Amino acid sequence: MIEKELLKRNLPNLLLMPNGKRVSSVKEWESVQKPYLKEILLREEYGKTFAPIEPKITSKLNAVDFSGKAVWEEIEFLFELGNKSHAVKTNLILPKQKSCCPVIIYINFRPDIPDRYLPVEEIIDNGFGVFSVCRGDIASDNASFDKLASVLISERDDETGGLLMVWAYMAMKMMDYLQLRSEVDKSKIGIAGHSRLGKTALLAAALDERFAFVFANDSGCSGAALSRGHCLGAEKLEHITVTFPFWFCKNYLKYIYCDDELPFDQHYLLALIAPRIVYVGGALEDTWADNDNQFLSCVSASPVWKLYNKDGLVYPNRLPLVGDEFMDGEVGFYLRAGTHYHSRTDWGICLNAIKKKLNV
Ligand code: GTR
Repeated sequence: MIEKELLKRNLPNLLLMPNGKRVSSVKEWESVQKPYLKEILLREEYGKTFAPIEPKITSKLNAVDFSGKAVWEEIEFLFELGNKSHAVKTNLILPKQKSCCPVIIYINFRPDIPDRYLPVEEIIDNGFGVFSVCRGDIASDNASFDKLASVLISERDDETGGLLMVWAYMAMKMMDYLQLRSEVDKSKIGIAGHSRLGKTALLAAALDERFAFVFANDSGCSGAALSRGHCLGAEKLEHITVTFPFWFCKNYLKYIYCDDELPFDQHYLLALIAPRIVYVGGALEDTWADNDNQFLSCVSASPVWKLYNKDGLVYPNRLPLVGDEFMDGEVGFYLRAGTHYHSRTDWGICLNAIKKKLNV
């Protein structure tokens, strides 16, 4: 049944190298195919990353107690280049009882701690630290390219990174900072995000191999979901490139109405994260995010995990049903009841699975 669904979509073959041969080893994947696919995605969809700037980092709020269980610091990243500068505020909350803990970087819609999408206390109770930032403090979610975007970008050409790339850049700077903290287990730093920020989380994990895991909740179109063969009611390129052109590089806009003929598809993005852990989530009523196509993207990316002798997605031979949790492999997929939201149910599923995988 799944085979039939995949045939219908006629996806570009992940493992077919530019010389016409099929990737047969990790070495070939890492040296030839992976850089080739990454180049296509960045050139045609997300845009190129930006020149590195070393931010000045200062602690604003030092070691405040958080519910008796954790320590909360407010940390500011000051980016300066030429006559431009911008400071981004972040929140680092580390559990008290652990000397070396895993940490989840979270780019949120709001700066609140905790927030309706970010249940900090529950995450701490599961043994993880949280390092969060608000997307609007990095750059406004519109075409103005202000704040950090104005520091990173002087002029936008067809391949200049869009806002998803700006947000992902900040996540990678937060990752740099965590390398300096002795309380953090550097081998267990992950990133999570919802919707447009789930797309961002996938992009950051694809670009930065220090991310051991990623949770992309309801990331949908131009995130985890395949563009080919959208299901009824799902978001298409004709929607996203018109409403949110500034999330991407300008090149992506030329593919409006071309969902089925793209020279790539979103399983490339997931595959770039192999052999690390990627959990993709959907909500039944969120047809806009195209749950079948999110699931099929996980299926299609999985052969790359197989190259590493890992499982990829472990799934039954059918499309997902509400309540499904396929969380046994390094690629996970779940479909919960309800609407577009980053709920405690989503967090619970991902945290339980990752704890088992990483022995937390
Ligand atoms: C929608 C957009 C989706 C998704 C969502 C969100 O309007 O079309 O791709 O990213 O916003 O971020 O909440």
